[in-house]
Amino acid sequence: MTRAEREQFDEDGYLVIRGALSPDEVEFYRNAIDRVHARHTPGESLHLLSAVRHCPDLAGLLDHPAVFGYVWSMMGWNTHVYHSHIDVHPRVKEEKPFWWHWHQDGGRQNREIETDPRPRLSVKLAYWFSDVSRPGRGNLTIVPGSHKTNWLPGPPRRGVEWPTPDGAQQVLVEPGDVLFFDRRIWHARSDNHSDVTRKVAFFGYTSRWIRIRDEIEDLPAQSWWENISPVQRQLLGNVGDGSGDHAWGHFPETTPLYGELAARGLLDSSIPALIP
Ligand SMILES: O=C(O)CCC(=O)C(=O)O
Repeated sequence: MTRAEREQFDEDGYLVIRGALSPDEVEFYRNAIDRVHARHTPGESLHLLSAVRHCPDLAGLLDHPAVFGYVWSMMGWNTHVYHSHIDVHPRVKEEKPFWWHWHQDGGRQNREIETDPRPRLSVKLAYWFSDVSRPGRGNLTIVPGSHKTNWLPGPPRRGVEWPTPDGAQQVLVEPGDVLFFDRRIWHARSDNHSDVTRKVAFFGYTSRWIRIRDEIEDLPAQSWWENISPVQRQLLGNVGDGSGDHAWGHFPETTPLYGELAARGLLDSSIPALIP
């Protein structure tokens, strides 16, 4: 990540990486998502947690070379994927009752941490496989620059009608583009009013000393497990002896991402998260 990108991310809370995936990659991953969709909720919307567990073909997105540098530049080498999901949304069939979807990621982190602003703690990649280059196609909606604001004026309950927050923007992206965002940026899914079914995969990265929300327990027993790389296994929560001590980062030499960054001379000691 360049200094300019870091400054922009710090200022806006997100970056868009255009054309991160090639057309062939888009087709490969979109087909994989289509198969999962057909198996789970054909014709209906899908919001499926634990992306790689349900769709091992997506493992290459865990550390895709076009965008993974943004993740480790922010999170350092002691990181893993704590939360991931596959989302497929066809055109909404009928107007649903109002629901205030706006949130920051991290659940209770936003209640139980007392600082203002709260710390970043995690970042997320959103890989787009459908054309949402126009509004109204189920675009992710964000308030740029809102990641250092702990509280957004909103309704007393999520079901109470309330205006869209000031400054909200639909993210306009094409298949193969990736959105990299700070978990604290205020964001919400929007409804798809088009005939273009919305397809996207999200991967959230946090420090290994924060517990994984995805289901990971049985992954090492899966037939595909041996085919993925040590870094991908680390990102799926399996590294070292599995102890809390290892997760605290006490053993960089047996943490694959550390080894890889060290071998490539990428451990920039001016970034605290990259220092062993
Ligand atoms: O599906 C979306 O656009 C919203 C996703 C979201 O809210 C999230 O990643 O936390």
